[in-house]
Amino acid sequence: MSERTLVLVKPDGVARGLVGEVIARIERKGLKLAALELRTADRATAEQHYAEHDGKSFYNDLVDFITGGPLVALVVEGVRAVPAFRQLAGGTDPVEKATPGTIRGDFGTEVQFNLVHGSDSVESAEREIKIWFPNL
Ligand code: RTP
Ligand code: MG
Repeated sequence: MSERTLVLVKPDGVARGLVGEVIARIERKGLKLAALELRTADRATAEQHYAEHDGKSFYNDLVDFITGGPLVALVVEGVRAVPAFRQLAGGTDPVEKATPGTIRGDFGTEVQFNLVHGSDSVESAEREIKIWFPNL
């Protein structure tokens, strides 16, 4: 069953020139791009996107970071696209959890700067796609 997921190449990924690398891995996996935009997120968008983390110790730093420079937002489509991209991304902590061969494992340095976001469920994906691409 085809499904959609929301991917972000976060500001650190854009600053490090990894947009092409991330897109290449998505395409090699057999997933398709359904939308793509370079933009700097405003605070309201970032707060909606990360609402589940409101109140946590890292929340303010996370919102500062995600609004701190241009990012690339994508809608990615394909068979089991949600877990497929989570596998490509690797675990949240690029050093202790993400394994080599994943985006975070190959390029990430620390948990705050883990290069990409991928929706964690089909429900999250639909919620997040509405935030980033309301007209899709
Ligand atoms: P994401 O939502 O960005 O795809 O990452 P995730 O599902 O792998 O991890 P999640 O638990 O949703 O955390 C969201 C983002 O918050 C930052 N974080 N920092 N300092 C910390 O302990 C900490 N924990 C999480 C990371 O940037 C993580 O991707
Ligand atoms: Mg998450």
